[in-house]
Amino acid sequence: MADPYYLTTAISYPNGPPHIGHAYEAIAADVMARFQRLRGREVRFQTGTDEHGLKMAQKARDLGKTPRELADEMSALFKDMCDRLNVSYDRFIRTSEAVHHEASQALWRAMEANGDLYLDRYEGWYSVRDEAYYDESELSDGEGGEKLSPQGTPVEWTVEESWFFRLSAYQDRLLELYRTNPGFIEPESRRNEVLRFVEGGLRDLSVSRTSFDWGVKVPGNEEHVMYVWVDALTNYLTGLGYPKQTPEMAKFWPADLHLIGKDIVRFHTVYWPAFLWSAGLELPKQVYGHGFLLNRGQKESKSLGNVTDPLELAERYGVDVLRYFFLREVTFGSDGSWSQEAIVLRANSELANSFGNLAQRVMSFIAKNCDGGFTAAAPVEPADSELRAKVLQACAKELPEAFEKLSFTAGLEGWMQAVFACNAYIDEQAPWTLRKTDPARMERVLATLCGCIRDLAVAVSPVTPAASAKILDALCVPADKRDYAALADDPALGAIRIENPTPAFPRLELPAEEAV
Ligand code: ME8
Repeated sequence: MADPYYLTTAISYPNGPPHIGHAYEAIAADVMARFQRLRGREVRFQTGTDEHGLKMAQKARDLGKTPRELADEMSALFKDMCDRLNVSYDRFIRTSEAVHHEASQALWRAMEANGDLYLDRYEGWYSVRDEAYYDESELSDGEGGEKLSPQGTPVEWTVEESWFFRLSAYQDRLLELYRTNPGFIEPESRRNEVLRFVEGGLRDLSVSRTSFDWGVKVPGNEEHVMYVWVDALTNYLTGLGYPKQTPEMAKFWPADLHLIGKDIVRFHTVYWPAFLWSAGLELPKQVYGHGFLLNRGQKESKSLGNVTDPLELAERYGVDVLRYFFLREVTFGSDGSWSQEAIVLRANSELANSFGNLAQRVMSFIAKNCDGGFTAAAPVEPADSELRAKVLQACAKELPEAFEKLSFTAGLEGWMQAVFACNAYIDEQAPWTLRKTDPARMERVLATLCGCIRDLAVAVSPVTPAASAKILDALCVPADKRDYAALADDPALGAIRIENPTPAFPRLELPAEEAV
């Protein structure tokens, strides 16, 4: 039986169309999902939309729509984005689904049965944009003297009757978790932030609202709706069929990885473990808080209105190019900048001119000069086995080890070095000269290269699935030989057949208005 692997993204607020940060997260998670499938694991991959809360209710009112109309319209755009970016989710969840209301209420009842919920009055500073309460000590003063949250968003003094969750009771257990299981929060910088926050002391958490009704009703007290983060976090269970004892719950819970952005690490590593403990459920194995993508150094967000349509970029430059760019350009875990020049530069130098050119040059040479195929009979020479060893090391060992730790950038860096080694080998071996002087040696050189191209295409296929498939199709690699386990066998790939090679990565031009 394959080892199960459950991976989730954050669920996005559909109060506007998806922005580039959403695309970034969906792509990174998809790369991990495809990577784990190639490792032979049985993957379940969930993404979706977080449709409740004051932020959605206010936005709908501003637009003259009902929250459900807004959610329906925008959630469809998020799903479409995932489809168009080749994001291979198994479940796209919407928190307005009836099954999700049932799951959230079941979790609530379990926490209540454990004695962790009580009714009281709440007074505090609330940020609608962050859907979060903050302590006075966490606030700063804005330019006009207004109070701002640590995220720089406006806060309002809010007073209401509210249900509370006994978060304070979990402080020691949380600290113990971070100490004994340091891999629970990654990368390390985020772990340190959370540790400092929890060491500072935890107050009980207000977990219901009475000021609006767009949410999941509190069971037994229906004038309250749950605080949106309570139901939002529950989505990870809903998707597996909770509260029913489904085969999916048995197989995939606890989740292996919640992949989320750095701004919501606190919710996933403080509140969520406490809720799960309270309800008697196991904790996810890891929460990874990735960095933010900045547009030439500036934050993009729906609230600020400086958003780029990720689908426009995908259409202009290609889905695989965008996927590669995101993971290659920015060290995963850190913030990073993007620009159209950077996309074009990276795509041309590494994909079109290096890997794409390597594959196309070798395959079209074989198609043209060797009748599309041959069986290499000449002996393998040291230069051939050295190259194969180097490429295998990068593709079957270093890249998988790096991707397993979400070090996508490092894995791709090593992969690129292997591409460069192949290009240097072609120049040294000069198969076009061997064609006249030693055709048998030429075949061995080409066979060596085809083996390397196969390995490179398989290794990078979680990132560039369509282009890799195109290359592997042209190399006539059978469908069941396109995973990491297959890379080790027949490294010389003696029998070669090439069908219809066409360039997998065209050269890109910068649109005129972007050129500087
Ligand atoms: O936070 N770069 O939804 P959301 C990279 N509904 N990632 C970014 C980003 C950027 N510029 N901007 C946002 C929510 N993100 C909640 C989540 S989960 C139970 C509930 C990331 O639409 C952000 O960090 O504001 C988050 O992981 C995801 O996009 C959705 O953000």
